[in-house]
Amino acid sequence: MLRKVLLNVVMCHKTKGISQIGILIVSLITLQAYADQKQLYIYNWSDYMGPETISQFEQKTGIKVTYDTFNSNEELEHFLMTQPAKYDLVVPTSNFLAKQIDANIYQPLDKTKLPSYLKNLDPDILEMVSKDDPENTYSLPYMWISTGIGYNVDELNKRFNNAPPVDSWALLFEPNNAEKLADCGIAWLEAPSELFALALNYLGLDPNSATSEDYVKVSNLLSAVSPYVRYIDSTNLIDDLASGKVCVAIGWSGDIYQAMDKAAQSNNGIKIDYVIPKEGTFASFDVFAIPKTAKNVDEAYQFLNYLLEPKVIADISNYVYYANPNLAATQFVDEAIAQDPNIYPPKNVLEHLFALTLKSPRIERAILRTWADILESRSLANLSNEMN
Ligand code: N2P
Repeated sequence: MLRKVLLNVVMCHKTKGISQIGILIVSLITLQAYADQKQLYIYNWSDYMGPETISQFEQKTGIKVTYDTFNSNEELEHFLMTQPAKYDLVVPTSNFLAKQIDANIYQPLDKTKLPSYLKNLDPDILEMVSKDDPENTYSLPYMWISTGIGYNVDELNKRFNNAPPVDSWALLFEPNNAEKLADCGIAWLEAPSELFALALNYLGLDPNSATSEDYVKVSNLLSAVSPYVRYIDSTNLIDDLASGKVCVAIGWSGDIYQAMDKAAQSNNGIKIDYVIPKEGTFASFDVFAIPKTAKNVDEAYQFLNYLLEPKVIADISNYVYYANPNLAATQFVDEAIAQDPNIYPPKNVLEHLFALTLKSPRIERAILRTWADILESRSLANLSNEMN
């Protein structure tokens, strides 16, 4: 390629004159600049970055970022197994990271290249993540999350005489309640391991149960309500709650708050609220990690250092409504967010949110089998509705 361009320069000089030589020299320089351009490939959850975070990083460092998104841990994991070399930074939830560490997918983080890691990050959060990533060897915690219920206040009031039982998971796990909500739209996250943990916990069982019979009980519970569910998908939940296409969702805290914000901004009269029901829920931690096969490791460290800057990560939290683990950033987080116990649960509440743990392959198979049963019971119910 380079030889061809040089040849063109010579030819031009002979045939066409000085101005075209100029153009070719400029293209040569551009070509070289393209070859020298530093790159970084990031794979993150959708709706999980500040609107200007990436472009500001590019301006600051001259690194060109390719930023792609996914909607479930299963989707990320599938990608890591099939195209491991594509991304330099990925963002699994810590219990999925644990499994991927076992599969030898990641490189340890060199903490000497992340000088404010220990200085800025909350030691309590690091300790919680260390259950999945011993000694925080492979990951940099990014945001933490509770999973709760997001709902359209007026639609639920209408259907439950102004007293919807939103303080309990019974709202969605008991058929007589779910039936009342079917017409305005129930959405579930497409996150089988999370749904099962919530259902086990609702039944008073260990949310991390390793007993196959418990998964039969979960299957019965979820299959009975799943025909009333409009869809199981995490992709459009923010927009659909905000626009009234669905009226209640099992959702991630920040996504529900983003829906609240969107509804308020569009002035459509829809009021969304978020609740952590009294039976409790789990806290999860999404973390950045560098795959072993990453090609742009220096650039990945530059991005992690950028995320460790208190103002940068605070701006992200202010936009996505998720809690970040950077203690030095809290002063820059909007007070309404930093003081909201649903987003930043106080330590005593956080201690009561359970954690999801790594499952054995046998239990993983039971979860996937049960999930398939539930999807089947939904399609059978849909089929019989269509036939009636
Ligand atoms: C971002 C959702 C990420 C939280 N929209 C789930 N890990």
